[in-house]
Amino acid sequence: MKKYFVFSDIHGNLKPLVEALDEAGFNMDDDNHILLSLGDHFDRGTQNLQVLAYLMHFDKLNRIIMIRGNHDDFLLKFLKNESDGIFNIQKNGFGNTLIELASKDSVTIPMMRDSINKRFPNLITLLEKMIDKFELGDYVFTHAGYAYDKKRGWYIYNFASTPYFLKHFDTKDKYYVFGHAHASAMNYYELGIESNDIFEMGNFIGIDANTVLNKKVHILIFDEFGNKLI
Ligand SMILES: [Mn+2]
Repeated sequence: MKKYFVFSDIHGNLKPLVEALDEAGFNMDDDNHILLSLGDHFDRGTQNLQVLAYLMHFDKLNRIIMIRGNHDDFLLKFLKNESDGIFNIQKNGFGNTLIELASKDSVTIPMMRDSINKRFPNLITLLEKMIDKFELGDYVFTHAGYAYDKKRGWYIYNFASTPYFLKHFDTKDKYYVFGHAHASAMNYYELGIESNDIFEMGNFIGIDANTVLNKKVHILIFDEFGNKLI
């Protein structure tokens, strides 16, 4: 029986992830233990290189399912030369990722791009194979939920406005698990409580622990039929 260990938004922090998985009973050597990441693997933290090695390790073993967060998109677009990265360096902690992943002799941003693509020739492929959504039983996993547009209706968007999603999206009989927005902020603004625990409201479950600040990662565990074990 497979077990899925779900986490999100580690943002360049490997140690808190490994500690949380340890505590949750994740066994590195058990092929039935599968990781399900809800995205935003990089930026802001200081272990981006270690995070990448960890993802590549489990990807090689086919033991990780990765959803693509908006920060994973930042890196993908930069590496494909579709973005100069400047805005995200200034505002979103992308500079840490570049400095860690590029060779030390890269002194300009374009040199960093070339260096990263050279050092990690499969990184673009890894980022491109990240998915938008994963489902297990009644649970739907995304990075940031759904956004609404008059033409398209509701669509999965990894930069969706969380308050809008929570207010207007009809979950019906499914459960929606997501990261992207700090659980502490949703607990405060939606429920009026001061807590950094997992956010649960109706059929919404938010698991972003604000790892950069708290050095903590929330883990959920599911069996292969979508029964929530933790
Ligand atoms: Mn995000």
